[in-house]
This record gives sequence, structure tokens and C-alpha cells, in this order.
Amino acid sequence: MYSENFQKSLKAVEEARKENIAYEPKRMTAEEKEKLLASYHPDYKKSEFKKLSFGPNKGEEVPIELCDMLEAHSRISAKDVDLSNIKYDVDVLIIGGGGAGTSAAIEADNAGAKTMIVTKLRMGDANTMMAEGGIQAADKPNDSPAIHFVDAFGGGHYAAKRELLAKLVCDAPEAIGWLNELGVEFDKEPDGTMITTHGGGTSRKRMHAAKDYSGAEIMRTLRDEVLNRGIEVVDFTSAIELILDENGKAAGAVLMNMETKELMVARAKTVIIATGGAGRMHYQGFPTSNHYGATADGLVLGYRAGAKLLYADTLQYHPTGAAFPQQIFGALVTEKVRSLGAKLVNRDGKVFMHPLETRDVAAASIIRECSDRKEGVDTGSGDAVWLDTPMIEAIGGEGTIEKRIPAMMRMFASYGIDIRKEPILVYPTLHYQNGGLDINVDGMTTNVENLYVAGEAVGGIHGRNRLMGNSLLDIIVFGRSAGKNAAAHSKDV
Ligand code: MEZ
Repeated sequence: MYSENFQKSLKAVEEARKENIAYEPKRMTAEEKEKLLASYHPDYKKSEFKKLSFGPNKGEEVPIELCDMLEAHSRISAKDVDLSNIKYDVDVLIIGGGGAGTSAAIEADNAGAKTMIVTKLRMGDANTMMAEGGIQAADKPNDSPAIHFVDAFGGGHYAAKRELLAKLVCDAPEAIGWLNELGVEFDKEPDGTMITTHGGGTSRKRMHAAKDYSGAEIMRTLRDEVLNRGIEVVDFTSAIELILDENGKAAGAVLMNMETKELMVARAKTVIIATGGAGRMHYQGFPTSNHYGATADGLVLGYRAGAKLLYADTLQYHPTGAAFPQQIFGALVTEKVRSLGAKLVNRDGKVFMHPLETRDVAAASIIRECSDRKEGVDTGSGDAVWLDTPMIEAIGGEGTIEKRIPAMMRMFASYGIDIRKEPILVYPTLHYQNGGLDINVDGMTTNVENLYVAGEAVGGIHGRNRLMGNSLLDIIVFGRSAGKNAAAHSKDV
């Protein structure tokens, strides 16, 4: 299956492990990081950015693909729609049926609001479903929300909106308790205490996981809860334009049935955008770990209605997307493999970075190691970076892989690769949209009243780079709070 050069690379990794030369962990100094990011971080490829010509962020540079989406007119003109022909009339309209949208729906329902979720695919078809390694919360005696804040603030280049990040870390332990109560099967010790691990850039072990399918487990639970409560969910229906009232406040949305193309009007006292990110747009030609629906819909809806964007120029490249085999190119190889002991090594079998550096640094380091490649990822030549997964069992003992990352093991096994015995080839994959719509601490956009945002469509919670497990956390914390606040606010509208 592998080419000759590929075999040679495998040998180099094996030899390195034998001689133990490759396993001297060394974190980069702040200076080294800055230098590396300045020259290699994909964000610095400014030539592929374009200035916005309208709206609150006029003149700011955003990726070309996003700029074109924002500048384009609505795919179907909402002007042709008879706004008096109202099909749905609710207190809280939630656009998006992933982790943030469903969390919001549960809390809005708790508050007694008439609530509806509209989703262009099916409820649960979302990046939440794809998240693997875990969710952060500082709930152990050696940890605290303050330490969590410091880790995330530094990891995000000190650019996070402090009040949003403070809410994220302070509400995290309660979020875990809430999920646990709803029935999420977190990994636990026999005595019932939660098992926690590190992630990139965390100074404490605070990653709570359901093996390596944490997002799917959380999504399953939230979806069941929404269904059991009988909250109205309209599947296969996309919001194509927000409706504003005469004072410029959000008052509903024009919806389109994706199968029949029927246009419908949903009137709402408050609207929550929970549409997720933009990773499926393959910005800058990168492979992606994202689901098919991640196409910047929320940013477009919000921005065209007048909401401000924050850090729309920053995207996250997960350092370890699968680079081989071709069928799973770009698929997520969870950071958890590195927290369990896997090292990143170059084709000479050398470790070139600390395995638990933050994602932007790790991705930039991998691109640097591969930078003598002319273009694309040459998966046949071995000219890429290896994730030495067999180290996990060398450190944790036989059976660790099967017990802690069974989904990863099965994904590779179906292509004939046993990750307990051989390392895997990886390359950065487009994973997350760091930026998004600007909100206040209640979740309402800073300049369009009655319009709330939660989840990946929000900008500013994490600054210019996000740490692993803080996104599964933000969809719960900010999803719940948007649901509560939008429900309460709808009583005054
Ligand atoms: O937070 C994430 O993006 C995540 C959990 C990813 C992973 O590596 O598993």
C-alpha cells in the first residue's frame, strides 16, 4: 500500500523511537513562537484576503471566500416574499440545530417561551457531532476558572473579549454538571470521578471526554432532550434573510424549504443565530474537518442585517488532519492522541515541537516541516509529518488505544492501518472559525437588538486562536445563556 519513500519514513520513526532521540519535549519560547507564526501561520497569507466594501466592518480584510459570500446578494431575494403571510409565529426563533442551538432551545423552553429550531440539514448535523477529544472545565482541586482563563487568554494571543472569556471559564463546571445530569456518558473512574486529560496549551488536566466521540455523545443527548420536550424543529429549512422591524430590530426570518424551495416567513420576538462556522468553505484550499453545512450562513445573515464581525480574518487549522489515506484526507485526528502520549515527528524521526503546543503553533510548525514541498500534500513520498500513535501504548500500556480512542482506531483500521503498531501521516486541516459576530455578555449582538448569537458563529470568546475543548464548552455556556436571555427578553418585546 505504501510507496518506497513512505516505507523509509516509517523506518526513520521506528529507529528514532528505538534510540529515543526523538522524545525530548521542548516548548517553544515566546520569541520563537512569534517568529514561527509571523512566517508560517496561514493567517499571514494576506494576499488571499480581501477588503469588505459595505457594512459595519467596511474596509476590513477577511478571507476572499468569506468576503465574496458577504458581498453577494441573497441567493433568493427576500424582497419578493409577502411578509404578511406568516407561517410560524414564535417567541424565540433559533437558526441552527447543533450543540448551541439545541442548548438554547432547552433553556428557552425551560423559561416558558414558545421556541422553534429551524435547521438546513437535520437536527444534530453539526460540527458538534464531529468534535472528538473533549470539553474543558476547571473543576478539580488543583485547577480554577482563573487558571483556565489564563491558559485560554494566552492561547488566543490575549485578544479575547475578557468578559466573554470570563463567563466561559466561570460557567464551565456548571455546564459539565448540566450535561452529566442530562445523561452524557463522560469517562469516569470506577469511583465515579471524571477522568480528565490535557489538551494543547492547558496547564491543568481539565478535558472531560466521552472517549474520542465526545461531541457525538453530547449531541445525542441534547437532541434527545429537545425531542423529548416536544420543542418544534423544522428540518431541511434554511434561513435566507433576517427580517428587521421598522426600528432595525430583529423580528424573524425568511425561510426556505431546501427540498421544495418554498419560501416562508417566521415571525419572532427574538432570534438566535446558532448556525456554526465556515470550515466547509475550504478557505485557502485547505482540507477540512468540518461537516457539509459549515458554510458561513450565520455570518452572512447577521452581517447583512447590520451586526458587527469580530476577528473574521482568523481561522483555525487543526494541526492533525489525516493526510493518508486519500479517502479520509482532512478528517480530524483528535488532539487527545497527543495528550495520551503520541509525538509529532518529521520524516527524519525528529521531534520538532512540544506535542501540546497550542494549535496555531503546532499547525505552523507542521507546515514549516513540510515547506520544501512545492504544493499540496504528497502522501506517497513520506514528505509530511508523522503522528507516532504507537507511543500511546508504550506509555499507557496495552489496550490504551482501544479503551481511550476506539473511534480513531476503527477509522484507520478500516483502511488497513493499525494505529497501535504504525504511526500515521498528518497535515493541518481547516477546523474552526475563531472570529464571528460580536456579542455582549448576554449573547445579544452589539448593534442589532433582539438578535442573539451562540456557538461558532460568535467572535471574540477565544481571541485569535482557540484551545481544544473550549468550543464544545462555549456552545453549552453561550447556547444556554442565549436561550435564557432571549426568552426573558421576548417578554418585553
Ligand atoms: O475542541 C476541538 O476542536 C476538539 C475537541 C478537537 C479534537 O482534537 O478532538
